[in-house]
Amino acid sequence: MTPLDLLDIDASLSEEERQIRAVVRRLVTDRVRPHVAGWYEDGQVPARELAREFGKLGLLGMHLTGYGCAGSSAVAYGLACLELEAGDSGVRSLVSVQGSLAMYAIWRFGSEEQKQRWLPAMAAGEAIGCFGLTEPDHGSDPGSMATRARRDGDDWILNGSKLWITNAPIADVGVIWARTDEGVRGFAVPMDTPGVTAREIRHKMSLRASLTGEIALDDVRLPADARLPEAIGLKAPLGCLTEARHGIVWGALGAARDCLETALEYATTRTQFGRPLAGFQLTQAKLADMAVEWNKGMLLALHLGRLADAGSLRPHQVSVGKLNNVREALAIARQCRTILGANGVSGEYPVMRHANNLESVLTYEGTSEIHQLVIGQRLTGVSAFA
Ligand code: TGC
Ligand code: FAD
Repeated sequence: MTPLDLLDIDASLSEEERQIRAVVRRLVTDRVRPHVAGWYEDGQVPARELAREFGKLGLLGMHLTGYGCAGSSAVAYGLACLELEAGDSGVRSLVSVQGSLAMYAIWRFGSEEQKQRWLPAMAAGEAIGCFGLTEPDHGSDPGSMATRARRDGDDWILNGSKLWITNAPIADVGVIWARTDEGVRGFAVPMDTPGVTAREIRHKMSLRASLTGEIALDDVRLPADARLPEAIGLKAPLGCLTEARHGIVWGALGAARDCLETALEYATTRTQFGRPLAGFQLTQAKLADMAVEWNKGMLLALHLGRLADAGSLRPHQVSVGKLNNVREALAIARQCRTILGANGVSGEYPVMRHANNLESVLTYEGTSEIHQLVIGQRLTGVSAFA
């Protein structure tokens, strides 16, 4: 499918996986690529419209079963993330936060009533979800969260704030994590509940085609049944992160592929010193090294995806994939930018947009340092977090 597939990794995919990938690639070509540079420049994205279109194709919560979800394999979901992120990391984020964080939390930890209420509408893209874990003073260390939920009779009262929350400005439901007297718990909060306000974060220099917000929770009164009954302790939100991180392992390679394909095309058509840039050994060395890293990343993603489909994927293994593939994708984007010379900094080409986006991807869903520490703890048996 792409000249970058030096190892013929495509041959390891099933016919169904290839078909799903082709459908998502066409959607991105038709619906995202023609507009995304403008969305990025304007810091706006028609997220609701896109969500409905993604919903029609069954992309939202596609790896979940029942409640209008497609029940696809983890590998098919990964390939969809890759194709979406080849368009833009922000577009992939819209889908990951909806499906792997908000929907997954309700699907995995919610009551039957909560599932019936939210999941079919979210799968269709009619309702948008967000996932509020990060706070102004607690990012990498969500276990120290300050947002509190206390009992008042049968009701719950929530107070606190969440920061950097994807989709928050337009969300219909927020999966909000809060500390209670019994430990961390999750709540499905209708975003129009009195006391909930969402403010958009402007002036981001990265992920500009994605809506990010701050959520303030001011004496928010919720009925008892707003709590996700099966979400007990910090391991519940961290379990959701494992789902979303797996999508990012694949997605980052989509951004890298788009950069590499752009650089390859540019290098073969742009001439300096009487020959195409691709004819210089230094350019070829860059392209070869990047293609090798991209292929290694694909093997890693496919391996993790197959483990997920076998039901044996472990969180530290996802950390290996997130750390490596995002780090390498960012290095590839930056290197491709050099091949495009001055055009590399222009919004006429996607490369700098991808590089800027990948700065966020490196930080969210666990920073590189956090994933290094997860792997370090696994290797040594010693926790170096605190
Ligand atoms: P720790 O004591 O290690 O763990 C508490 C409990 O959780 C379990 N656990 C996990 N379970 C499932 N998946 C994981 N990845 C897990 N990691 C840990 C653990 O076994 C334990 O279970 P139990 O039964 O013993 O209670 O917790 P800690 O407080 O020491 O924290 C560990 C650390 C630092 C790895 C964790 O806090 C962490 O991952 N921090 C990073 C925070 C983060 O990634 N935030 C992301 C917010 S969402 C987001 O960024 C969305 S971006 C938009 C997009 O996705 O597109
Ligand atoms: P900090 O935790 O303050 O870290 C700052 C630096 O210190 C980092 O380099 C970090 O690696 C390092 N550091 C921290 N602790 C250690 C340690 N123990 N050892 C070594 N180094 C350490 N969150 C959500 O909950 N939901 C969302 O939908 C969401 N969407 C996001 C969208 C965007 C565009 C961005 C940028 C972020 C989003 N986030 C979201 C937040 C994201 O998950 C956090 O930014 C991330 O977890 C890091 O937290 P922090 O920014 O507070 O950095």
